[in-house]
This record gives sequence, structure tokens and C-alpha cells, in this order.
Amino acid sequence: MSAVVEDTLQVGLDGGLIAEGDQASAVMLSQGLVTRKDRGRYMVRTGEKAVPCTISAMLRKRLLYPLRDPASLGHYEVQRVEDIEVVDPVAIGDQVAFVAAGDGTGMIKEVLPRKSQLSRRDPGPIPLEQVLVANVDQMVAVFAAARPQPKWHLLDRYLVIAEAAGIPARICITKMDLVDAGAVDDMLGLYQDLGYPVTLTSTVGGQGLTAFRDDLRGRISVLLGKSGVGKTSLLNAIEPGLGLKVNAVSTGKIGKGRHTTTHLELVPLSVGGGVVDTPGMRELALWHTDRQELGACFPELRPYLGACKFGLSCHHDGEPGCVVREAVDNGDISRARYESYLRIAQDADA
Ligand SMILES: Nc1nc2c(ncn2[C@@H]2O[C@H](COP(=O)(O)OP(=O)(O)O)[C@@H](O)[C@H]2O)c(=O)[nH]1
Ligand SMILES: [Mg+2]
Ligand SMILES: [Zn+2]
Repeated sequence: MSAVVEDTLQVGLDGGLIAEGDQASAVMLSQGLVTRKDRGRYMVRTGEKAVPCTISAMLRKRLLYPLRDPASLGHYEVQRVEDIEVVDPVAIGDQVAFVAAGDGTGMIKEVLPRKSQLSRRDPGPIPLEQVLVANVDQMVAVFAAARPQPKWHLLDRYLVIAEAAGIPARICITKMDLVDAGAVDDMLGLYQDLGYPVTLTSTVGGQGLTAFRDDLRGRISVLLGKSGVGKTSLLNAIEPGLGLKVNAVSTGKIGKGRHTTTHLELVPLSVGGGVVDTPGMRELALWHTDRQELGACFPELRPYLGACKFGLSCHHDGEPGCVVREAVDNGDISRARYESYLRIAQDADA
């Protein structure tokens, strides 16, 4: 029996599960994983097969049709905004139930419940949620040891995004061949102490590639990192045969990568699981996180929350009796991390 048949569900026309014996009104639905999407067309993987799918009229009513690359939705035709909260009801990483048309294509009827989602505010004119990836098991923040120089404040932003989404985060440092061993230890020790595992890699020397493959094994991972840090090279190195396109060495400003990854795609890995390589997303803004929640996204602030003189309403920004500020002054909380907190809080207010 093929994996398709094994995955087959009996689902009523309205999309709900039906009782056995009610088969006359049922259509045979298969289950699959959305790996790619482009302008209302979705690639659904089921077993070894990839089935191009459209979506049902019901789901289409909840789609704001993108006029350009869905990875950078910015303009769309707005039809009935009142009912719409998300740009697209179907996200990469979703498990969906679809009807096979018999010609190798299909139609998605239902999105199965998500266990997590990584969202951003859509960069378009209306504040809508854009789900970048659903059902993510972990986020991997990727930074180069050099070229480009790591920006630790940006790492803090990524970690906050993962914390806010309830997704475990880890850190991968690339291009270790460009620095002396130990060059990034001081900074990374801080993050390891906070509970974020760190893997040091180089696709040139081969350092850490086995460890990185193990980091991804059997999970759905999303890689976050600026263009040029070496995300695609890393994926090619741990999954030979992928042949993803690596950024050409830019001739312009030293260390500035060019954008080559233009689509979001979930790439299945032979070790099990899959990975989504993101195209250096500039506008990755927090979705629905207020100041109080933001504090909880910093593991080292959690023990202090609520203990300031002004309780949970303290902004930890110079108020009297602020135990967070006190901990920073004592050296119990890293000043750099605290400054990241203040900067992100400012953006969240804006
Ligand atoms: N020295 C060195 N260069 C690397 C390494 N990994 C990638 N690069 C280079 O960094 C540039 C950007 O790589 P790419 O994988 O496209 O980065 P992405 O934009 O994050 O996907 C390319 O010129 C790569 O050859 C590495 O481990 N060491
Ligand atoms: Mg890339
Ligand atoms: Zn405070």
C-alpha cells in the first residue's frame, strides 16, 4: 500500500470527520505537508510524492491574493477584509487534507490544527498576520563568525521571536574558518547559559557539520539569518544533492551578501524532518507582543517580573525600585541583553 492510501482520511464535504457508514456523502481525502507555495498554488508532499494543489473555494475566501512573491507579500487585492485576519489560511509546514484530482494535482480542503506558528506582521498596508511557517519544532538563528560581523542585538530579536511563538531556539555560527578558535566564546557563553544551544560550523573546514545535521535530525526547523551568513551553503553541506543556489561572492561592499533565496520552501532532509531557509527577511517584526509579554521572552528577566516597585507595569527603563535595572547594575543580567530588551520594547510601542 502506498503512503497516500495509508494517510487517507474519511472527511465529510464540510471538512469535518464523518462517522463510518456515512460514506455516500464523503470524499476521500489524503493528508500531506505543504512544502512550498506561490500565488495561491501549493506543493503538498505525501510520502515520496509532491502534489501541486489549489485550495477550496471555502479556503480561498480567506486568502488575500498576493500580487507578487508570497515570501514578501506587500501588495494584494483586498476583497473582504472584515472577515480576514491572516493573509493566507494555508502556510508552509501545514498538514492539510486534500482531494486528489486523479491527474496528479489536488485541492486542499482543510488545514489540520497547528502545534505552533511563526508569524510576522504582513508588510502591507493592513496590519494582518502572515504565518511564515507552521508546526515549527525549532528555530535556528544563524550568524557568521565574520563576514558579515555578527550583530548580537539581531540575535536577541530572533530569540524573542522564537520565545514569543513558544518555539525552542538554538544558535548556529558559520564561517568559523575565518576566525581564531575561541573568538566568539565569550559572547556565546552568555547565550548557552540562558539555555540556547550553540553549534559552531564551517563549510570550508567541515567543522561542526555532523553536529549541525544532528541538530536538524527529525525536526521541522526554520533558519533565521541575514543574507550572506551562509545558510544555504550549510544546507548544501549537510544534505548533498540539494544543490540550493549559494550567493555569489559580491563584488560590492565587502561581506554583503546578495539575496538569492527568494521563496520560502520546506526542504525535506534525508535524516528525517525538514528545514525552511528564509530569504534574509528585513521586516521580521513581532506579531502581537506587548511589553509585559516581551519581558517574559527574555529568560533572564523572568525571575524578576512583577518584583519591581511598580509591579508588572514597570518598563524597567529608569523607574525607581526597578529590580531588573538593579540586576543589570549588579552584573546579574547582561547589559547588552538589557539594551536589546529596551530597543525591542521601543519598537513594540511604536
Ligand atoms: N569562509 C567561508 N565562507 C562561507 C562559508 N559558508 C558560506 N560561505 C560563503 O558565504 C557567502 C554566502 O553564502 P550563502 O550560503 O549563499 O549564504 P545565505 O545567504 O545565508 O544563504 C558565499 O560566498 C559562500 O561561499 C564558510 O563556512 N566559510
Ligand atoms: Mg541563501
Ligand atoms: Zn522594573
